[in-house]
Amino acid sequence: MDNILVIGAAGQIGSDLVVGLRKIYGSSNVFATDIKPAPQDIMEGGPFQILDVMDDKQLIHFIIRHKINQIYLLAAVLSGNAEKLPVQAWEINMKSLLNVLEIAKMVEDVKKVFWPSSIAVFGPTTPRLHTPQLTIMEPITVYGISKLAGERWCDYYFNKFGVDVRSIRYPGLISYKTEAGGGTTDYSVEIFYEAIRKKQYNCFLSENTALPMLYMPDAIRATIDLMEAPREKLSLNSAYNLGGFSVTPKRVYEEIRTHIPEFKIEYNPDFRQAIADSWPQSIDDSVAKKDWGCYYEYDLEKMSTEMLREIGRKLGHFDSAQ
Ligand code: AKB
Repeated sequence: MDNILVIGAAGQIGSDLVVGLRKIYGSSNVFATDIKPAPQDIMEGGPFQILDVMDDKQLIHFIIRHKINQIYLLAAVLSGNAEKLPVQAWEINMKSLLNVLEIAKMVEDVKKVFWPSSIAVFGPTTPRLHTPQLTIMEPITVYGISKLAGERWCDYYFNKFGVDVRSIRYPGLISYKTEAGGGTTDYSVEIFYEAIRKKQYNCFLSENTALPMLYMPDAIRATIDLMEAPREKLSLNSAYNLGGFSVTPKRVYEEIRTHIPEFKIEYNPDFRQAIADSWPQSIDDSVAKKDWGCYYEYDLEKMSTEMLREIGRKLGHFDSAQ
């Protein structure tokens, strides 16, 4: 069985991905790392270590010592937070990727790398409905610029050095395990927590802001399916569009109210509204479906029921955990 390194295991994707990978590869073969402690099940369910992906010497020693064969690099500064510290966010998002790509080039045992791109690579000049796989990409955020540059670096290392690096342009990701991490789409996570905690939510996007979203179980399965796909089936050397379902804050609010009738919302758009307005409203993910059979099991209704049940359990509000 391959040995797998997950960098950013404490984050929104990482904390669910580690669990999925350990079910496939065995707990002792999936090394979870981050610069901060991860959720308890991650730290106690298999190898966990504090590791800084910015320290290339520490990173290469870890990879060689544990005979790592696959690397999932999930550490990044998300869109909202990146606007507050642009240069630092650029340095973190780019140096972390280049450290991993360089090591994958040098260390023969490393067979595959996964790195997440995002709908943030698109900008205001991109067609916003059913956004194509190949289209105009003029991102207006630091995060989007770093993801666009990262896609080009992945393509370069594949073509120049044969590094098998694979990537997905994630839409907004919704999960209950970790709370929001500074993204523009994170209203879609906060709203569920606040509906249960306070039965009211102050939304930082306007009510009709449509964005593509994906429930985490669908995102994790798509990620692992892409990494397990035979390379010859993949027509892209950079990042695949992934769409999920398109939804607005108003639609999410209405769905939550079918479970919590007294839930109230107000809309006070902040700086993230301009970011959301530059992103697609829906995504064409036909290339992913054709190349590696990507599919989804969750829609807004099914996801909302599960989110409220699991967050209710997590917060001890069992009336919501119906
Ligand atoms: C963000 O909102 O910054 C991220 C993303 C869409 O990549 N969730």
